[in-house]
Amino acid sequence: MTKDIDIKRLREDALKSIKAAADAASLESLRVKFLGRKEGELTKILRSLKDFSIAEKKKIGPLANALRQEIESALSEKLKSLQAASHKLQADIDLTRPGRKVQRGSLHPLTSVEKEIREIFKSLNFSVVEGPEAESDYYNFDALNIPKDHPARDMWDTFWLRQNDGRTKEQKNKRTKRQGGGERLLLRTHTSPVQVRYMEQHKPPFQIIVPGRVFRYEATDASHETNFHQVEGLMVGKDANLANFKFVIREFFQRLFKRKLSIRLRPSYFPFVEPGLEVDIQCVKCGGNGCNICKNSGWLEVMGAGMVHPRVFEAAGYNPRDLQGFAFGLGLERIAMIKYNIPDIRLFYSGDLRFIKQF
Ligand code: FA5
Repeated sequence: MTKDIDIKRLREDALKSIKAAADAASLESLRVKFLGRKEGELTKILRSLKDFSIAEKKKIGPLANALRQEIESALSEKLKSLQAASHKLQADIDLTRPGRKVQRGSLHPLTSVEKEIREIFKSLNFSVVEGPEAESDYYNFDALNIPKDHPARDMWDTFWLRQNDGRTKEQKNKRTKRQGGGERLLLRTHTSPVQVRYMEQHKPPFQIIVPGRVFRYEATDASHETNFHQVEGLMVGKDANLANFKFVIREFFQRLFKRKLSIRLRPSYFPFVEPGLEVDIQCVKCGGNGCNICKNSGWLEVMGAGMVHPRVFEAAGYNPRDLQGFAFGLGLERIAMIKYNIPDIRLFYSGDLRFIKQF
């Protein structure tokens, strides 16, 4: 009776395991497990038959032998079906078919130009600093000598942020002694606010650049976006002067465009510098003879700049009698457009792969 049950269990176990086997090696170990000459589970039962009574031998013997055959044929059937499946798999793989091309990505042109600009300025001993994109009214305007209600604010129209921090309107607009201009948040219109942020925390002499994203509320066209990038520069010391500025900026453009270039400074107005300048470089395409890129003028307008205004030093807690310095701000998209001859700024943000894949 017990042996009956053993054989029944063994049969279920063996057939189930054979069915589940995934390859020829597992089938072989199942064969050893059940039919192995020394330790095979069925072999052991067969070997113990000699100790049974004649009646038991007559009953169990044929059952065990039949199971042996059943396991053997299940093993060979399973082996055949595994081999057939593997042949089919091999037939399905066409080794002569050309492989699928792996698409390789590349850096966005703005990223690579920004990287290049960082490297050039680092090699000129400038540090790279960053500042917040959501900026306070104070740093974006007041600290840069652009007081509330002054017409100079119209030069930069911006996006104001609504703050839900539980404070009342009066609390939010409360003027602190230092800040003079409230704490409303906006999307910064230029990277210049980082000038005062940095000066508050550091002692001169120093020279920094500040790459970053800026925003303006204005209509878009081929050369204007609402979201673009600038690189600010600031050098402050006892006698940092315009001659230093000219050298640094010419060196920078020559390294960026990999050629000798003249630069031209024209008087301009920004409230946070005095004197203020507009910087032009000799056209990198025609060398100054006149072409479509420079609109036949021979010059390309590339940045605003000037000597830091004494009021900006005062806002940062410096004594303007002890120090001087220059600052500049260039538009990254404009530089990339000149470098790669890109006709429309909107292409940078179009997400069009035909454009991106050219770089
Ligand atoms: C400024 O933003 C000043 N902060 C620059 C500066 C810094 C002057 C330090 C003096 C000292 P401006 O508004 O001109 O200046 O912008 C600087 C550059 O940003 C421009 O020359 C232009 O290349 C780029 N720019 C301005 N508006 C846009 C726009 N809507 N889309 C793309 N680029 C823009």
